[in-house]
Amino acid sequence: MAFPKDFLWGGATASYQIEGAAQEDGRGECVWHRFSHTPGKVENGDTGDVACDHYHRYREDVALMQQLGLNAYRFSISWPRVIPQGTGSTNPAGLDFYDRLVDALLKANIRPVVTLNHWDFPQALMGSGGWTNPDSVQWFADYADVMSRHLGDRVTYWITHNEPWVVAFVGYWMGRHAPGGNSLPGGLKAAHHMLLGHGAAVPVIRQNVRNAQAGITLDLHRYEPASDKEADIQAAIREEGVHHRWFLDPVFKGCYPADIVELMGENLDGIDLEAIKTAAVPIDFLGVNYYMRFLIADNPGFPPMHNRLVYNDDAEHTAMGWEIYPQGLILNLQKFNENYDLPDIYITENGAAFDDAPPQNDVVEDPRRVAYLEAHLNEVESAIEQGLPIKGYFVWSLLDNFEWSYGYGKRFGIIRVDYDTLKRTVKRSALYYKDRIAQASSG
Ligand code: IFM
Repeated sequence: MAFPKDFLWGGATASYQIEGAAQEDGRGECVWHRFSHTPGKVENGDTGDVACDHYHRYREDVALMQQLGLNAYRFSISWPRVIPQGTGSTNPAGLDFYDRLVDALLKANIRPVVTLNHWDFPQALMGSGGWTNPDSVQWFADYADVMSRHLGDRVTYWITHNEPWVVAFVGYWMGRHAPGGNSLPGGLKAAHHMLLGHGAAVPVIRQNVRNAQAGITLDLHRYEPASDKEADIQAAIREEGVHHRWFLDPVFKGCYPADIVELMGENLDGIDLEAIKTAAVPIDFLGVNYYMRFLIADNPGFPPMHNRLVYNDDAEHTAMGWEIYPQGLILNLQKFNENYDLPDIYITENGAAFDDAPPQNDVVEDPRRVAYLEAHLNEVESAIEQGLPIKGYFVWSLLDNFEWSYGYGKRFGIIRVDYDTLKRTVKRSALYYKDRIAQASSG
């Protein structure tokens, strides 16, 4: 049995996707509140106003985690719930909610794993440019200080950012996510400041938390050329460069990859590229979010990336249209292991959206999600057997939730949420996960 006894078996969620209570108890507005309340931005006009109502139902959700045998739970803090204006005064009621959640988890023997930035950035700071403002580095470090002082006596695992690529490029460049920007230079600035913010926050966390385990979570999917043509091979290298190396090189080597610096050219004007060396602080773990493979082809019509995605007709896809490619997880990890001095690795997200059938006899039958989880857990197991330092796995997601610009239409949960009644119903995949955990823990 490859899985070590102290392996973390978890579920993952994020504040805006599940909490609801968007305007309760002094919570400040976040960029996703503003974005989802802007007509046309989110499918079906969905918002996170109620979401899974986890803010009020967290006890029930912790009990469900306990029933499934989870020993870890990855959740995020809503920055404007605890610091409504993003900087300055804290909100006691917001801090109190996370106190209660952490205490409930610890009582249930579930280790809390906190993400500081899972996208619900304070709207109040957008007037100053959000992550494009160099001051955002200090805003984030101060927020990390508040939270790590407050929870550091009980929480040892801290993740600075979740998927900064998505925030920077989908949020500030392509505009499909909050805050809805449309500027590549803006996206590059946002990525830069998030990386510097990571470098500034980790030492703060270490100072405040005894035995802290601090890291960052990146979206690290598989990028391969759509054909063996040289132009497509180069296109895939560019795409992978922007997704992987643009973040991994700063975090592990303190520099940006030269080929992508050249590709971005004048889009980087105004950024002090040298400053990125401060992102390379020692970390205890790398969080890896892995879902799929992308096939990439050359496309002169889309500067500066000059590429496009190619849909693989021969493959199986999830309801997101994402290609299911479990072997990509291990292939990526092997490659990272060759290129970087890797710390411990946690698979901080992995899972799939499918169009689930309604519950019958108090369970949702979701055979495709069971197969997805089984295949990916088998890859994790083989990776551990090969000596890769994977110390935990977190299924995305514990609950069906607000899937950003797709709204509630895409269900990733291993537990179903009925959005009319907010009733939770386990899916077969949750029971499969429970068995797999039990089997690994008894071996
Ligand atoms: O729901 C998201 C999550 O917030 C970040 N990672 C990918 C998930 C599925 O799209």
